[in-house]
Amino acid sequence: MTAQSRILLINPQMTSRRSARFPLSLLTLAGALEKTTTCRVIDGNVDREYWSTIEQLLATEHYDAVGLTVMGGPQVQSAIDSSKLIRRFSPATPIVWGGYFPTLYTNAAVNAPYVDYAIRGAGEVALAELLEAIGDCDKLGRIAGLTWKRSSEVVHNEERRSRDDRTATPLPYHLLGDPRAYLAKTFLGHRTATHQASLGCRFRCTFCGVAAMFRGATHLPPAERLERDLTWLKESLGADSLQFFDHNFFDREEDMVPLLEVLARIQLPWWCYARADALLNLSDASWKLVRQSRLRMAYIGAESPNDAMLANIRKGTSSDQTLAVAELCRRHGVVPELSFMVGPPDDTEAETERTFEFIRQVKKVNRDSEIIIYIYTPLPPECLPKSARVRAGARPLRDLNGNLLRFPTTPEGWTEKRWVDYSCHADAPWLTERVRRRIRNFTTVLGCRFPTAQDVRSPAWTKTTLKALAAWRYRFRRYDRPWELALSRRLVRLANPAVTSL
Ligand code: B12
Ligand code: SF4
Repeated sequence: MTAQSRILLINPQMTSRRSARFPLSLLTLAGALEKTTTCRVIDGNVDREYWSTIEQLLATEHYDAVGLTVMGGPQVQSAIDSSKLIRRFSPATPIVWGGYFPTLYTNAAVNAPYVDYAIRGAGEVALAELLEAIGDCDKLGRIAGLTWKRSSEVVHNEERRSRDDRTATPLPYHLLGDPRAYLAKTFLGHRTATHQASLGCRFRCTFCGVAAMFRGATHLPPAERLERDLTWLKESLGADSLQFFDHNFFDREEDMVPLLEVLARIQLPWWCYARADALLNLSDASWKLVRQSRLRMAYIGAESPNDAMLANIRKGTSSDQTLAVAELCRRHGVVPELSFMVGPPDDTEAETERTFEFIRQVKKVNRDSEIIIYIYTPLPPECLPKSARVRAGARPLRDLNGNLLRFPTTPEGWTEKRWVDYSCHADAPWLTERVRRRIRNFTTVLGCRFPTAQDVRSPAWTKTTLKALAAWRYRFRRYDRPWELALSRRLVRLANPAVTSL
């Protein structure tokens, strides 16, 4: 290996160009490797010819390895296609997968001839160590968080303890070419930037990939670093608003105050993930800072109105707190974006109907609340920490016919539609067609009756029309067969080609 090693980092395509956001995982890795490694970043969300770019780079330059970031869902197929292309084009180049997919489904990820290494959890240090160790089995065996292949045997090294290994220097945005291409028009502003300030989450909700990735650890940034990064995004890049991807922005109040003071100084409207209990426990003084900082919307996992289920999934909040936080946010001018998980495997229909009724209650408390509805698709038991695994294993998941669910064992398996839907919380094998239809219909009526504030493309008249059309259905709970709403939505889209997704 040369003194300065070289790596090609790829974000396989997963979304439309308009929805592309900074590939923070790759920028974070490139930032950490900067001193020792030359990094090239290819973002398939932006570079629509990215396969030819990969081919061209591999043909003209030497790389010690190629690293792909892989999230469950549609990105797995792009990651497979890219990896096969790399293997074909440059058979000797080692291929490394990192991110949520190989962390959660490690065995499946490495069960493919085109994946040589999987890095579980944060990759900054592990990837640097791997670049040093390729070809040396002793060294490979000592890299915490690495899964690798010794001849035909798969070796899972010990877990890497969660630490904040990010460098103190700013992210190398220049590796993206023109980073301004990533500023998006959103309800927050004309040029919304994305950023991740803290890392991890101290909670361990059993359904959540973040808990499985960070195992209850969180790392907050020093206020100076946050101020430096946000000042750069605002003044040098021209961002006029911010979306924080921190897993859970509001941590302990005493630690949050310096960060909120920075945000109050920076004065950019912002959006973040938060928890109901953390917001409810904030003092008046901190809420004053929150208002000054221009927090516009907080995404809060409400999950379920059923307190027994909340306890079972170790959420640590209650349905009363959901209602209380909706009210508190209303008073402070922050929109709560509440996500719910319907269609759980136990008591599926009744739980789903109960959730619909609870959503109506939330809307009564704060009609501006945004509602997100997901299907409850828990992580497979093997992804959970040991303590939760035993309990989850005791109640195995079954499909509609009572057969035990067998999760895929290869990357290809995870690209089957039913498993892509499972990863995206869009469908579950235990749902009957009746429940699916019911969820679809309720979501349609709710979405038309209360159009989302995040749709910045539809003209106001379309929202008013849909609201009026949906009013009687919502009022009388007539969710079934909302054909006129579905048709009107389609016509609105046809009339306004700019609208592609609500
Ligand atoms: C931004 C984002 C997106 C963007 C992706 C933008 C992009 N990168 O191009 C969009 C909106 C498209 C998206 C979509 C989805 N997402 Co998403 N997304 C996120 C979010 C908010 C931030 C990701 C991020 O940038 N993190 C910051 C970086 C620094 O951290 P990181 O990605 O974890 O990277 C570190 C490690 O994972 C590792 N690593 C990562 N890649 C690599 C690569 C190599 C080679 C190595 C060595 C290491 C490594 O090292 C990095 C540095 O420490 C996360 C939540 C979160 N805060 O992480 C959810 C999250 C990752 N998404 C999630 C999900 C479920 C989805 C969807 C599948 C479904 C959905 N309903 O949202 C869809 C799938 C869409 C698709 N088409 O595939 C889940 C994943 C959980 C799981 N069970 O797998 C998360 C955790 C949200 C959550 N709390 O549930 N998402
Ligand atoms: S609080 Fe949120 S991010 Fe943290 S483990 Fe629970 S669901 Fe995941």
